[in-house]
Amino acid sequence: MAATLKLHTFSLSHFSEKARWLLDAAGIAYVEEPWVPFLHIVKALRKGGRGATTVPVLDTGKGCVQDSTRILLWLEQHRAPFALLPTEPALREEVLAIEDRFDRVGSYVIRYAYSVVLDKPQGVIALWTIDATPLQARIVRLGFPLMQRILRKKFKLDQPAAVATAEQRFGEALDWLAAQVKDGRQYLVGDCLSAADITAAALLAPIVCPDQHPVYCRADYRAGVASLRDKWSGHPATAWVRDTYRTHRHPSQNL
Ligand SMILES: N[C@@H](CCC(=O)N[C@@H](CS)C(=O)NCC(=O)O)C(=O)O
Repeated sequence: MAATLKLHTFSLSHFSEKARWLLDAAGIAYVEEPWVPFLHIVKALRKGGRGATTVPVLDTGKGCVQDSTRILLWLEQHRAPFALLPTEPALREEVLAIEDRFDRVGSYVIRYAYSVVLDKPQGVIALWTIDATPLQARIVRLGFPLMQRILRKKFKLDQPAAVATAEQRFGEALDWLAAQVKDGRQYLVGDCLSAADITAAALLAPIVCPDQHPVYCRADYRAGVASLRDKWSGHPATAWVRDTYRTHRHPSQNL
């Protein structure tokens, strides 16, 4: 029998949500073990084994797979039949191209969201410590000014042009998505849910705030990103994201 999969995440992370949703939609059993941002670094480096500190990381029992795209490809290979990637080569390429497109948008989404929330320490600390023990929460609170400086530098939040680019890329992604579904289609590729839909919806979700997401549905989270959410809430692509969540984001079946 295959070992139970363990998915390391941040509850807040949209790339983690993509991996979590892929597992849920494929009906694959797993245990989610969330890490606490910043306190995750050594664990991610050790488990990932590739010099990267990112989540999600999938522990397969025989090794670890870091990066949501690598997790997707691992699932296709090791949990066949894996219906979220079509077997027909042209369709499979199309799904992977859209997945790649929205992965790139995902990085801008993080910068865009932090551009409005990072200066609200209480709100950010509350979100970073969702899964923290009391001791971990204390460390995050004490270390927050340093963590805030690191993120501000990493995401270039002091550079208005960098923030403007993030907003522009987000808007372009919404426009592209709206053009794909303007004929009323529900799915980006073919006639059923695929990794393309999941990636697009999950990576846009931090700004769209669908009701079905356990963190983005929270009033405190929504208050933090309200200026961005309100700005884009009338865009047809955000309606598609909300609809895709409503129709396909069923509660996790994890153990
Ligand atoms: N290409 C990666 C990107 C993942 C990513 O950026 N994750 C963020 C959270 S949404 C993260 O782990 N940030 C903390 C870090 O980089 O140490 C993937 O697809 O998994």
